[in-house]
Amino acid sequence: MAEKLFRKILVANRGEIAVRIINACRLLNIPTLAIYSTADIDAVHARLADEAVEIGPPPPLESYLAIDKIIAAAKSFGCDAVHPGYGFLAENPLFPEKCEQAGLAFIGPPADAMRLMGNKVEARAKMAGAGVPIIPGMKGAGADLRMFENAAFESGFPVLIKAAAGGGGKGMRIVQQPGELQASIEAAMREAKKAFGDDTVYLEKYIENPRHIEFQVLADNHGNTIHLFERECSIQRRHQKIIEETPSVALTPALRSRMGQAAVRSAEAAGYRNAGTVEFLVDKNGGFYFLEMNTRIQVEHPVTEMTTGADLVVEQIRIAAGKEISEYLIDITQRGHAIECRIYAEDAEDNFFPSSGDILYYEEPVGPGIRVDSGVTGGTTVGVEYDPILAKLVVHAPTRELAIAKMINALREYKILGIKTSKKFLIDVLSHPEFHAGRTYTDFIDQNMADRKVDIVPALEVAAAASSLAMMEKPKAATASNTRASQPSPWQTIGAWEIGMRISK
Ligand code: MV4
Repeated sequence: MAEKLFRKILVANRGEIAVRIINACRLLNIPTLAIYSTADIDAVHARLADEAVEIGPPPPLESYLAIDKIIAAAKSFGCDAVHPGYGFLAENPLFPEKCEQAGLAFIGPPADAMRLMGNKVEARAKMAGAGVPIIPGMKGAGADLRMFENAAFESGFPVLIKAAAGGGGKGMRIVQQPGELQASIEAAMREAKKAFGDDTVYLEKYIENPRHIEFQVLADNHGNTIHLFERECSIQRRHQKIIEETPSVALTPALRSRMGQAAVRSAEAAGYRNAGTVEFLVDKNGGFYFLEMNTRIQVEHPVTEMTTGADLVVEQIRIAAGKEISEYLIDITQRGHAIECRIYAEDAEDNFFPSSGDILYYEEPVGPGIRVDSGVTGGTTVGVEYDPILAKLVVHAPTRELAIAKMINALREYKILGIKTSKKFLIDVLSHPEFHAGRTYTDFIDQNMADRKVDIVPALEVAAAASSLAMMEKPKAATASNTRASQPSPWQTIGAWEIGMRISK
């Protein structure tokens, strides 16, 4: 057995990413400590870890965001490393700093690289200095109206006012004409102050309806920085990604290579270590621009793993332990096509309202090239305290068309009863001719899904579905009349039963 990279790792997260990290630790023979809030006593991640400790009440500030409590737990349970996952503390530079002070390895980037990338104005300047293309606009933060006006006339309208501390779309304002500039700056400053406690804003040219394409990078402490190709993440709703895939239909081999090299230069210029993601906007002419860098493992990392064979969480742990990037990753190539769908606990038919309740029946799809990263199971209570992501369904196939078909089938086979999920909405996106044509731009959902019609399910069908569910639980012996070939799949109507649940409430 290989030497242990760490004595014990505290997993400072919950849900599917905590489960993903625990599984990586198992591959490396490293024991894990889960933390859980009182809302998560029965959660999958807490059950799966070797040890678990209650960290506080449901509000994140008192549990999953409570740095001092988490570090105290790590010390008292004999951990020597902490993995932050994504969200929560993953991009707060105080966390790696306090871990270091406590003698704990932080499985992520250095605090300085995190801080640099957290400030979008400084990140832009650093990238420009490293020869990475940035969106035309202001070189520094805006000081007076004149600076904004000059930058706006130089890049041409429309322009976009952004918060330096922003990201995720908060505090952004599109400005169509010079006359609107001052009011928009003031509005953006107020919004930024309220959201981030920092009213620094700046101006960029507005790139109309771009693609969002990001590159996965890995950097170790031995001078190695590599990229693991792109992920196309343009299918978003209100800055929440819904479907991600790789490779992107928009990249030629030449463009992919140029963007990959730019991503590596970005990471090197930032003094980056561990796993990170460099986000680009790609315009209609194939022009690409640095947008921001995400200094964490990302939700959508599995599509990269499916097409390259890499285990990114294993690499994160190796790098944090001072090892070099694994040798099998040198000269890595992509094979086939991978798609990820995020399964959210929400009701797409009711304005994506979060759905909560108990999962009454749960069954994951299986088969070659199908992967489910899940944080729930049958009996799990889904609350409204945290991010509504339940699981990620990921497929790998030789071509994009086959991957889409495999994903639609897998979504149909994925049985989650008792709460509303985004499954049906995802099937509709994947079935859309514009998605098949690869016209996946950031306005896809608004353009193609806005007036989506949903079948109204007649009561009779609901009853039929409920009775087929009862049948499923007690299967009859196969006869000529009830073999699979001669019977409709009960799950085709179980979809109706799920909607029936809502009607009957
Ligand atoms: C932009 C842009 C167009 N032009 N910047 C949205 C989130 C934030 N991180 C940056 N965002 C954008 N910045 C310029 N100069 C369009 C967006 C944008 C977007 C970007 C990526 C994915 C989805 C998006 C949806 C709307 C707007």
